[in-house]
Amino acid sequence: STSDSVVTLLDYGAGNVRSVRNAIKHLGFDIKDVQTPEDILNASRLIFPGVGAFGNAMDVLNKTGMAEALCAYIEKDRPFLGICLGLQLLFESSEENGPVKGLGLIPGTVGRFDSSNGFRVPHIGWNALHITKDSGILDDVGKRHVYFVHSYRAMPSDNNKEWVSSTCNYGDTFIASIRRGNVHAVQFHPEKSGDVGLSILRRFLYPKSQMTKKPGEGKASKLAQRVIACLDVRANDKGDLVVTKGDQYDVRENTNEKEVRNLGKPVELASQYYLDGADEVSFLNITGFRDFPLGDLPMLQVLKYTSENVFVPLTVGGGIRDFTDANGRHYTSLEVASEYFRSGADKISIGSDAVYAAEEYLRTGVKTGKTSLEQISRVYGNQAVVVSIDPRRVYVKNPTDVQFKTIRVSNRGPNGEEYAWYQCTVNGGREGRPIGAYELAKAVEELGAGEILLNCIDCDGQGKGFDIDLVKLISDAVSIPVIASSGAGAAEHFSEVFAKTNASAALAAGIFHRKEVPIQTVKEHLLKEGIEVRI
Ligand code: 1PR
Repeated sequence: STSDSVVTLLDYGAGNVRSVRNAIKHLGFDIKDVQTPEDILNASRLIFPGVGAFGNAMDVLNKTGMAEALCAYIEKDRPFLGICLGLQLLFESSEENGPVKGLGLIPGTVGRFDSSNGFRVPHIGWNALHITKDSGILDDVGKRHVYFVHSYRAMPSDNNKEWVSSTCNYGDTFIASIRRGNVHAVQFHPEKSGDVGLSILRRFLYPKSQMTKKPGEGKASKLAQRVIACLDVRANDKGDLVVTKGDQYDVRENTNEKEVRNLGKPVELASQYYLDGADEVSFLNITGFRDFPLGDLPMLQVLKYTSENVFVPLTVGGGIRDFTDANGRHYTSLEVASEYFRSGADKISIGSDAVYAAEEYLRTGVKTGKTSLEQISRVYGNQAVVVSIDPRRVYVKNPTDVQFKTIRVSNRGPNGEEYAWYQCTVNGGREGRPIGAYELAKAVEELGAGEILLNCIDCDGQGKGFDIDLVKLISDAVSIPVIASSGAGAAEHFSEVFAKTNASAALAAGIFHRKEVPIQTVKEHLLKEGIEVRI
């Protein structure tokens, strides 16, 4: 391959950059990995997808001599694209575990979003941009949304305004992209922003095409509500990995054979949902609690193949915990998660293990730093860690009957009960635990979860709508984003959950698998109801 078709990638090994690699390959380029500072200086175009924490990244860049090479490269106005932390590192310093000094090329400091004004942190999801100058690479963006996931941001000021090419509003107006000459950086993730993201990368990689179009009239908007397609995956009795779907978590057919319900092939369905406009795709390996996921190579294959063609965020859950295999080899939950990230996941989701961690934390009041939740969020950032809750509604006569947070329910229980609490379960709903969804949600937020995937066993597969009482309870209790799940049966159920609760996203499985309501129909309905969505 000629140098014309090569992209130099600066991956200092702190996290998952597979998505960026996949997007570059998809656009017809080969990747050369930076091994030495000279590789930076000799690059014909350099992409720097910063991942992990600011301080750690600067340490590595300084120790390897890459910080100096990066500054020299950028000062010579060589083609550069920084992504996310790759934008932040260009500034003077960051408050993240700091202050920590940055590369100092752009005036300004990077600070944390303020969650006290009602905006959930991390900022996760799709926003439109306010384009402030001709940025070249953003020419196709216009009013379309791009995908953000971050807790820290740089702010525009008089000192850096010559750099700023677009801003975004999320509580604060922050810098969404910068451009000076051939130097570009974006706070959002083009590699996870669907079509529009690929076009941004294409314009960076093929700069000649930048001349063809006037810059779009971008206008900042509210954060879009996300629609997520979920694939529950497990091996069927023949050993093939299939997408399945339960009724209240029971995935077996109502026949004598009781075979595992088979709704299709995971890679194909995920690609279809991406093309249909899903804002994210989640895989839950529902038997991960008993089958070791690293023994489950097909799941890793599914992620690898899916991430080659799906350019929106991918979440995977199931079986993330410490494990000793049949040969006595011990794996930490962090190793399991790392393998998922390496295979193409952008976020991992923890179910059962987060319940045990929360119980322990509530009992002792001590954060040990050793739970899977804490370890994975420390290494990959809390925006990469979802906690999946599988609660079951338990009706009670009096709120004082139980030690858990109860709510007054909208629909009374079978014996006229007016109250309920939501009991957490583990092992795919098989075992109830002495902790409520409310207590769990607050505890895991403190332990480092970046998002909550809130299922409801009672509603799962019923098609009667989300459990509004539950979603309201949890989305009001925490300041991280909450994904409402279980029970969607019609487009109206999505507008209902967004209108009545503070959910940031709504997830469904059955209606999409059975092709009852296409994702596009859900989006159009939400738009008609005045709810911001990515179209
Ligand atoms: O405990 O860390 O190994 O994680 C296991 C994961 O697998 C958890 O996230 C848990 O929610 C999930 N899981 C376990 N058993 C089942 C099951 O169905 N038997 N599926 C299961 C959870 C629930 C939703 C479903 C929505 C929407 N599935 O993800 O997709 O309820 O469905 P609907 O739109 O059809 O109503 P660990």
